[in-house]
Amino acid sequence: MLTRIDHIGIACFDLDKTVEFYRATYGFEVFHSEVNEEQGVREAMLKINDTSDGGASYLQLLEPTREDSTVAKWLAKNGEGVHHIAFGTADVDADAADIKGKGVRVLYEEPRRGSMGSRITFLHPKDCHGVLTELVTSAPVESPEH
Ligand code: CMX
Ligand code: CO
Repeated sequence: MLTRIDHIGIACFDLDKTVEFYRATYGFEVFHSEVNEEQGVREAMLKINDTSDGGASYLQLLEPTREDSTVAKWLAKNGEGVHHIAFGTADVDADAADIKGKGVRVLYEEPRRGSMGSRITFLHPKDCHGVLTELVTSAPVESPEH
């Protein structure tokens, strides 16, 4: 079951400048940043709010790391802007299978690694009224060491 907006993915040419815009304009701080070579992005997660399912909602700012990445291709065509939305679920495998059964193309056979150790997959935008849609299951929260 999809229980939150996990994040909105925003493609940008310059991650540092875009992070600074969100900090200076809205006061949002970077919660986490990483490079995901498989996805071809350098990214910053700005946490906006906690959600009632125990997760949180973020903005995901994305800068391409290579010319052949999906985000570089999208930026060349569209310029900066909203690239995708992501729904959070406790079970990305089950939700992806369920949605695939409804005739929507799921882009990955198996979920792949996303931000902060999450597991992610994508639904084809042409099957979702023009919206590239991601499904996310967050990594389990590690219990503190005793
Ligand atoms: N939102 C809406 N439509 C999109 C889109 C997007 N982000 N990206 C592509 N499209 C549309 C294009 O406009 C195009 O439509 P037209 O044929 O009408 O022009 C069509 O989809 C095909 O686009 P394309 O430019 O030829 O791109 P590809 O088919 O090579 O790739 C997609 C599209 C969705 C398969 C690819 O972007 C993908 O695999 N995305 C998932 C991975 C990803 O986006 N990773 C980065 C984020 C990582 C993260 O969130 O952690
Ligand atoms: Co994303």
